[in-house]
Amino acid sequence: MTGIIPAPAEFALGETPAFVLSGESRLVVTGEGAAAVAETFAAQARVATGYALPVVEGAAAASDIELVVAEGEADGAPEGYTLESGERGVRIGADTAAGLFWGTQSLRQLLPAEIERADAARVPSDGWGVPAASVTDAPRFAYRGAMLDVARHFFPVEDVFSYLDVIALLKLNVLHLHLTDDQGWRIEIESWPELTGIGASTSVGGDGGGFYTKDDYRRIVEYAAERFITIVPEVDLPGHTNAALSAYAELNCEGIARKPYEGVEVGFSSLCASPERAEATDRFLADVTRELAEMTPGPWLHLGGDESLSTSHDDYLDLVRRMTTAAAATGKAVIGWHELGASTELPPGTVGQYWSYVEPEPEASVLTRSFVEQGGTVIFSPADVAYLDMKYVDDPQGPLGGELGVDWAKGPTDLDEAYAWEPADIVPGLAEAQILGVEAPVWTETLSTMSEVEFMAFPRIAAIAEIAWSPAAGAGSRDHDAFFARVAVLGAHLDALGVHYHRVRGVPWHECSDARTAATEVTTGSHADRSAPTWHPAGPLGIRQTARGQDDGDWFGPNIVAPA
Ligand code: TNX
Repeated sequence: MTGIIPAPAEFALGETPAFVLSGESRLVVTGEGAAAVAETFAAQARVATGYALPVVEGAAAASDIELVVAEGEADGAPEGYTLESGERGVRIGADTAAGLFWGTQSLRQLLPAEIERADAARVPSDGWGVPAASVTDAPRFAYRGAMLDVARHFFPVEDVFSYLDVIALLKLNVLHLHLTDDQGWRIEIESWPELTGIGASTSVGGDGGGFYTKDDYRRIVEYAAERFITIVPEVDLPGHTNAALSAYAELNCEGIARKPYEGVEVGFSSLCASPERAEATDRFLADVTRELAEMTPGPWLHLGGDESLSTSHDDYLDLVRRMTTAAAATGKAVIGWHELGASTELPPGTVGQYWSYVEPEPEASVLTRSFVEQGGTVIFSPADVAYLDMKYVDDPQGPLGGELGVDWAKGPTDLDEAYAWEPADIVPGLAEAQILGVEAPVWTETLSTMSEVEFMAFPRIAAIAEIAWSPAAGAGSRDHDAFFARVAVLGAHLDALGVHYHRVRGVPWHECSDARTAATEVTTGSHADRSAPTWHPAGPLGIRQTARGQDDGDWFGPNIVAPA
C-alpha cells in the first residue's frame, strides 16, 4: 500500500519493477535551489540508510534520484512537481525549489517507513524500494497552516523544530505561532523588555515560563525556511493581553499593572482605548509590530483580535484601527481572527481567520465576508473540525483520565469529522480565489509537552493537510476508506520518526514492527501504564497532570468571560 498524504492531484502506479535506493545511489541536481533541497533530503536518508548519497551534478543513472528545477517542469504551478519512479531511477521535476521540496516529501512517503529512523540499525526486508509510480501534483490552496500556541505553555526552540519537521512531511507551508496571550508573552521586544521579563514568567497552571530571544526566533524562521515553511507570528490584541498588562502599568487604563495570570479563562483583558493612554498604547503598537516585522521575512503579521469580550464595541473598533494601521506601516499584510471583520477600515489585503463551526454562527459569516468585501481573503479553521486540542471521540476523557484536550466546540472530534468538511461550503458567497487556505491550530491550555501536542495533532492534522492541498472534493465525495488506509502508512512513518499519535479507531493501523509496545498504546492505556518503558526513540509520552490553573471547575467556552 502506498500512502502519500495529502493525496496528489494525479497518482498512478506503474507496471515496471521498483526503484531501489542503494549504496550506489546519488542525488543528481539541476537548477536553482535543487542542491539545497537534495541536501535536506539526503541528511535524513543518510542517517537511516547509512549510504553516502552524494549530491552531484551531471547525468543521472538508473540507481540515482534526479532532482530538477526548471521552467515548465510542473506547468508553472508555483509549488507543483512531477515525480516518476521505477527501474530507470527516480526523477522529480518542479518549476521552483519549493515544488521540488514537496516532491521529496512524497518520495519520503513512497519509501519504506524506516527512512525516518534516527539510526541505520534496520534495512527493510525488501530493501529501500520505491514502487514504479507517476505523480503530477500541485496544491489547491497557497496557505496550508498549522498553529502552535506557545503562550499558554511555552515550547522551546527544539520542540518547534521537531513540529516543523513533521508538518513539512504533510506539505503544510505555514507555521503560525500564537506568541502572546493572557498567560505569557513569548517573544523578545527590545524596546519593551519587561514583556519578556514579568510577561514571560508565567504559564497555565504555574508550569513555568519562557520566551524566544530574537536569535531563537531567527533560528526558527531559518529552520522553517529550509522546509519552505513561512512563520506567521501572532501577537493577540487588544484582548488576551494580560501578560503585557502585567508587565507595563502604563498600558492599563487605571495605570496599575495587572497581576500575572495562570488560569484558562478568556475575554477579561484589554488594551486601553482611552486618550490618556494613547501615547503609551500607540508607542507599544508601533514598537511591537515594527520589531516583529523586522525579524519576520514572511509577508504576514497576525494581530489576533479574538474574544475581546471586555472591550466595548467602540473601543474595539478604535483599537483595531490603531493596531492594524501600525502593522500596515511595517509593510506586512495583517491577519486577524474573524472578529476583526467588525471593522470596515481594514488595511488592503487583510486576511480573516474563521474559527466558528462548519455550520457557522450567523455573526461569524457576516464578519468573515467583511474581509472579502474589503478586498481581503479568508483562512478556514473551523473549531469543531480543525482545532486539534479538541478531545478525540473514541477517547472522550482524553488519555489518562481527562487531562488532555477540551471539548467546547461541538464535543470531541473524530478523524472522520476532521476529514469530512469542505472549506468552500462554510461561508456562502465566497469564491475559491477568496479562500487563502486552511489552518489547524493547537491551543495548549491542557498541553504542556511536545509529546502531548503530537498526540492531539496526529493523525487529525493529516486530514486538515489533505483538505488544504488535495483537489476540491465535496465533503461527501472524499474517499474516506482510501484516506484511512493512507493514514495507516503515515502511522508507520510516525512510529519510525518517534512522533506520538493517537491510534484512532477505524484506521487499519499496521502492526508495530517490533515486539515492544508502541508509545501510542501507552498513552491510551491505564494509569498503571504511564511509566511503562516504550521502544519509542522519543521516550514515553510522560503525561503528567496538567493543572488548569486557578479555575478548576468546568472548562470555559469561547464566549465565557472570567468573573471580575
Ligand atoms: C478559543 S477561537 C480561543 C483560544 C483558546 C481555544 C481553546 C480563538 C481564536 N481563541 O483562546 O485557547 O479556544 O480551544
